[in-house]
Amino acid sequence: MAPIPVSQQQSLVERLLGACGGAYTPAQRRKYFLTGPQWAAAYEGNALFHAPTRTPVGFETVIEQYARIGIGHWTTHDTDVIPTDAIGTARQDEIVAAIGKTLQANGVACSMVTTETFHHPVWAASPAAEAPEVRAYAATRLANTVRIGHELGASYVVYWPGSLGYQIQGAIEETQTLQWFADGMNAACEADIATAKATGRPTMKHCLEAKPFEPQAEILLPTSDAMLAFIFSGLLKHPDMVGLNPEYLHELMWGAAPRAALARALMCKKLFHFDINDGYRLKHDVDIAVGLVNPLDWLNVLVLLRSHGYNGPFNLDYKPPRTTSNWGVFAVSFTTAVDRFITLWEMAGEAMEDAVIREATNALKAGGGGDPRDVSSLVAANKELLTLHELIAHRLFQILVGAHRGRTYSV
Ligand code: GCO
Ligand code: MN
Ligand code: MN
Repeated sequence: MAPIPVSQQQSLVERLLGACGGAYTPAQRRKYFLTGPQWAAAYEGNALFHAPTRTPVGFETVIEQYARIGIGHWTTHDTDVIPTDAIGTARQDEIVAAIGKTLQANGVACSMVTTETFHHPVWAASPAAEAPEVRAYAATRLANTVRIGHELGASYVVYWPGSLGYQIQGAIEETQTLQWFADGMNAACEADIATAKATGRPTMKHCLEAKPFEPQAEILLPTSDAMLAFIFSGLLKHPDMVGLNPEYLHELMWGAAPRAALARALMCKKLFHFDINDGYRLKHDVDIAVGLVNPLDWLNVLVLLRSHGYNGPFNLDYKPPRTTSNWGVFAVSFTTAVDRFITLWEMAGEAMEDAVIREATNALKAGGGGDPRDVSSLVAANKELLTLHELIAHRLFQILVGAHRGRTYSV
């Protein structure tokens, strides 16, 4: 093949994307509670070893493009849109007003806001730093984000305390730092209660997000389970307002079964929000788009969430690869991520209705009989029935690849 001139590259990508088929319409995509982060679409491809490969994108473009694709909700960090120095000033009011107008003009709703407490040098010792002034500043920032959320109509606030921890042991006293972090959360919840009262709006759902390995070397709240312990520890003044925003990859990173981590959150009624993406076990936070690495696991995750009636947001928290262009972020990356999610969600519905899985599951629950006082009779009675475990797994694979509808290969 001859080199493809740049002027023809977008039409080539578009033609091949069309040839893939299976795209949903924007109206169909809007039926799902999918939320698009400002930072995901604006991610320029930079990392510790990587220079940016894309140019900056503002909220106007991101919101317009999400609307065009059919992503009905937008999420943001405070500093994704407001420079740190402008936080709490008249400039913030102007920016927030402009965001409100852009959202309205495009029919997109702001669902979640989050405070950046990891990037700026002020967070060198975390938002729960020893210096009381830094903690006072952190409390102001969290309360400010809550008020922005109310102004933009959001229902969720996310907290990712990735800088709560250390690189080098010794200086940090863990219980003290966690108490200081709880003080910040308490200030945020109280600002929420006051603003909700003043505006007649409901209070928001405050969602903790865990990540096991980054950016600190040792993290004080590394997993969703650790955060559940924190929520129920007695340190929070409003534990009913605080729940979880698990991220699929963050649970996988430490070696967990994400589905089991989500089940524990459901069990505690704390699954408020869910960051969706994909990646690998025991690696860094690669933030690959949903379904590209573990589609079978994703199918199972969605069966669990559908079975429990989870109706919170699915936040597309991934990083479009560095090889994708600015144009490709919206033309290919977000459209295909959304379409894979919808496909997996609908597939999960099929798995729940599948006659083979249903009969096998019911048979397993009926059991094979036997005498509870006689261990060998129990083993003998269930012996053949338990083969159904493997049959169910095979059936799920068939559903994933379409073989349950008779798709076969000639050999
Ligand atoms: C990550 C985190 C972030 C958070 C965000 C919300 O992968 O680094 O998941 O993307 O979701 O900071 O506060
Ligand atoms: Mn996340
Ligand atoms: Mn991540």
